[in-house]
Amino acid sequence: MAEPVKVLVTGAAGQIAYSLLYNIAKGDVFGKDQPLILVLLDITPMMTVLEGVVMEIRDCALPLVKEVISTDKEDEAFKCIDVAILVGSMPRREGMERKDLLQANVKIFKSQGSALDKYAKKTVKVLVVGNPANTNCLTAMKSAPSIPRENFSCLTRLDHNRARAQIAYRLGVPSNDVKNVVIWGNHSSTQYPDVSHATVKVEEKEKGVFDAIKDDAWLKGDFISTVQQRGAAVIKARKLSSAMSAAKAISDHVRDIWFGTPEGEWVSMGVISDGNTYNIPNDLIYSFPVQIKNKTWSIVGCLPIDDFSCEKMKATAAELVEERDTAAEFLASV
Ligand code: NAX
Repeated sequence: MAEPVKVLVTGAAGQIAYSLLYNIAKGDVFGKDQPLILVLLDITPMMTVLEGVVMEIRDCALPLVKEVISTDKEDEAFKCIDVAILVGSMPRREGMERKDLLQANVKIFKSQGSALDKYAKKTVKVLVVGNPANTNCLTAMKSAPSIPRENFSCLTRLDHNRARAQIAYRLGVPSNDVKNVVIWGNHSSTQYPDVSHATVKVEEKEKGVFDAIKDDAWLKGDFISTVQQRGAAVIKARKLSSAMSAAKAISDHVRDIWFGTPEGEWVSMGVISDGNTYNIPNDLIYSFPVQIKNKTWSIVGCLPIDDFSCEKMKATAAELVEERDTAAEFLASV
């Protein structure tokens, strides 16, 4: 049997982790033959809850799980890990300013970035989920200079899956017949869900999504705002934020890093911008279409961009620049 892969999940006592840990433990992410060591990190007041999560993982009696380690200590949690899925973050409380939220998260992700730098394997793959995910990812990346920047990404796969599902639902086709949607930019309401390069299989024929739907007003209007506002709509209905779908999206994202993307297809991921691609400023974690091979992503860099898309891609980049600059002030002072 292969050596176990050591996977850290932070925010492990929270609601996303509750679904995610089961997906990982049963082999949906790293494969059905891959043994695992699961490391669960949460804050000290959550340790009793975490004990319950550990009991449940054991009670699942899943053969791939060789060991479960639960802790509130970062040095223990980040030690020799192969994969870090950083879900835990400071949530927005009522009356909290956006700046205060950013500051609290800079503190968390600076500390976890430093722990990655000190204790993790240099090959570690890091996915940041906790919001504001793009900027938290940038903070962690900057705080871990010994780990390649390309090893960091943030989650926009939930938005990607939501966009795919909206198109599939509208056409009454299975969601895996919709390919190559793109989420550009920030995992926030300024994100730009773009289907101008996407295709769909209708009655055994592959077509462009605009061609298949024949309703440009919807695709450039309600479709975009539905995807942008989907998180808020789920909270309004469920009184809790997306958890099952978030866990599924995290599983999709990490599985694609591990095994690669199918030939001719891309997925959306927040990755470091080098300033040379699609005129997006450098030093941002920006969501692009990426293809993955040998555990390494590359941006799909040659898609034609019309004026409508260009405006929207710039707007979400501007929001990320502002977040980055505010975070940089805090990063220097914490
Ligand atoms: P929960 O509040 O249920 O769980 C969060 C957990 O993180 C808690 O157990 C908390 O104690 C823990 N935590 C806080 N600070 C920590 C630290 N410094 N170290 C370790 N653990 C810490 O939230 P949940 O619904 O699980 O959501 C988690 C995060 O995912 C939130 O920030 C949320 O906004 C974000 N999301 C991001 C998405 C994305 O697409 N990027 C989508 C889903 C989700 O909304």
